[in-house]
Amino acid sequence: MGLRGYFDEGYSGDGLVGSYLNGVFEERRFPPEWVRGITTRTTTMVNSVDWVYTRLTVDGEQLDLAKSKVTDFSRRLDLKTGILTRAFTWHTASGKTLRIVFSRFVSMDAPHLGCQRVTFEALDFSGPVEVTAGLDFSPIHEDFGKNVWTCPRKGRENGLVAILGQTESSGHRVFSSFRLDFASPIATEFVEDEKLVGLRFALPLRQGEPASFDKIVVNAAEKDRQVATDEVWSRGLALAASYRDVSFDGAKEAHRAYWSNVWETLDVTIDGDPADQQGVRFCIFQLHQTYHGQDPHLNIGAKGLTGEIYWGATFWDTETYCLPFYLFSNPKAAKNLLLFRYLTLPQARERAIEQDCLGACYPFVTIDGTESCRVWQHGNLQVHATAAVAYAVWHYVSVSGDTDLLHREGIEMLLEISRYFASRGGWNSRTGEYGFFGVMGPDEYHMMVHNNCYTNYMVKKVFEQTLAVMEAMGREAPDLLEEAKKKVALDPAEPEAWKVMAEKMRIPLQQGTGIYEQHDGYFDLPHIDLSTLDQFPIYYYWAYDRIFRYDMVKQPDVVLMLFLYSHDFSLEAKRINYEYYVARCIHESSLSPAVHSIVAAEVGNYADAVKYARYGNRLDLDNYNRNTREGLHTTSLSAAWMNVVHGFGGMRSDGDILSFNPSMPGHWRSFSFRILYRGAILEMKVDRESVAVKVLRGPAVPLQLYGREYSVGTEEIRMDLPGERLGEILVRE
Ligand code: IFM
Repeated sequence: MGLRGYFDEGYSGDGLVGSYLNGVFEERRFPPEWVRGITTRTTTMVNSVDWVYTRLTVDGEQLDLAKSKVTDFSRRLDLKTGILTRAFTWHTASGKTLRIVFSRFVSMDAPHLGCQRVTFEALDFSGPVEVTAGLDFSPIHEDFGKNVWTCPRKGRENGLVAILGQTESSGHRVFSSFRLDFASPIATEFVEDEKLVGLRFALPLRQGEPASFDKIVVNAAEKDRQVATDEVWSRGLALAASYRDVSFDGAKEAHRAYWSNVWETLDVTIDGDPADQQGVRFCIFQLHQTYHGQDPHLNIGAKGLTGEIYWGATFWDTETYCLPFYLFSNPKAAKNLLLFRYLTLPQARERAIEQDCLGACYPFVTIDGTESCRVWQHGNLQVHATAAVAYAVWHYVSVSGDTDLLHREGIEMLLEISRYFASRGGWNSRTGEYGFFGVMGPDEYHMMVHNNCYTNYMVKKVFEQTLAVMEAMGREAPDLLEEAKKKVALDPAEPEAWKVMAEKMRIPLQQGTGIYEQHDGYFDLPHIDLSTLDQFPIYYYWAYDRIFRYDMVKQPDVVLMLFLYSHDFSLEAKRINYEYYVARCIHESSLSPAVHSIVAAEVGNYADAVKYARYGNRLDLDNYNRNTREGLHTTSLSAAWMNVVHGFGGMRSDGDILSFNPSMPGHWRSFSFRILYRGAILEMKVDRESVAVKVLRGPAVPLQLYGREYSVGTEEIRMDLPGERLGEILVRE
């Protein structure tokens, strides 16, 4: 569940009542296009029940912060405990003064549980506050421009108030229930409306004596239409009953303990810049609360559960940007992200057929595994999204050592993905090279290009890795290999063909300069001096097709390849290509600055590394893009973590051994991070003079530090920071 920071008591000003349950969506169907292959069904995450619904009235005046007189307002999100607290003093029109504190959390410990406490202190009177506490399915969904719920069941049973919501077209059901806890018994009246249930009561207040009530909410989603409404209802009630003994304080303690463990185990510290420190912790907090591996049927939307832009959908961002964070922070979550792709393999197979291909084509935009992108340039041409899934399998297995997943689910995905790419690519009739024609790479400013360097390189690796896994399984798990081959009906000629395709893959590289050409013909494009541009975002100002006519790049493409397969490229190749492409990139995707920062740190361009890292770190806190209202850039929040660990920490996990090449941004005094690696907690500390690494708990970790191999245990290994790894000492304005 995700809940935006909207006001519990209702608000007539601008706001978005965003309460989301991961995977609950509405669908739209479209008539087939006159061209084949464009999806005819899209899915959109919908705002669900407003379960913190509270309405407060004193002397006939309803509290509304857009209209009421309030002072001493504060709203605090405590990253240490995961509690949101809002406090203010209400000066009623009738002349009374009332201090009100709302506290709430979505439990990290119990997946269906949300808790709210409302505390009142009458500062200059004694008398009642009229309260309605409820569950409301009536908020409007901004994108649809209407409410999408009907409520077939409502009631008050066994001390619980409950309601069942059902979406219009997808038929998803959300069961929601609550119980109120008071310090002493209060008479309550059951109230209901078409899409709302609640309890109304008068809470007596005595001057100077705080009084409160707690609301314990249980929500559950049922997405299977076949399950009868009565069944969903009774299951919901049984689930809610299992939380009967849970109190606000008890649930808060378990929730707080979850967060304590996160921060004790995996904090990132930055000394020398409180803004950077707060920024990175905010990002880490959001990532943990967005996804913690509860259910492999769920994934991470580009905006997490924080807003409705991007339809609540998952993109290739998950495998490329989020997975690294979870791999080193929550391996169970990392595994479930992969299992999501395995569980949606049938949809990927169908999508390949829709594209006149074979194997499995993973969607560019999805909630349930089907392609949900009707902007065909993206949904049909960004085939690298499928390569990202294979990359994730390989990355996950090489970091975790989980060969069980590789031998069961992983191999099947790799075989189907390789088969897809063998059917999607083609042979250059002039040069005899293999490649991809009519694609869009990660840089979304060039569509329908041939031989996008990133795509070709990623697929070359997919073929090679699939063949290597088959060979290893032939030795180590021949039965499982046979089973997988049988399952996908593999023809022995297929792996033979993949081998040749990998060998003959076109990787456009300019001889002499060492610059990888982003795609065939890229070097011929008209050049734009980016310093002459001042209209951003460019989509608002330029005709759509105009942006495709230049060498201007939206986000890293070649530069991303240099990071993902870092060990395959020399430092010099990275430097040359970084400098070339950064001068052409306008970073119009929030995914862009982080990767530039990481590669900039590696090549010793610390000014760029610091500049781009800062962007990702506080992007939403400081509302840089003026669109935080739309929701957080959740998938690029992981980039803030990557900027510390992969960027300044210089960690690379694409080799046979974890490697570190730390550098020290000059405006920090020191930084440290901890990662989980195969049962160990590894801590790295860097300051302006030295680098220290040790295992805090668990087995020794083999790693490379500045190119030398160590087995790092609980005894700290410390060494001088090489002079060239210290950035210019800057003072932040
Ligand atoms: O997946 C990205 C894409 O690369 C750039 N536009 C936004 C998408 C969602 O974050």
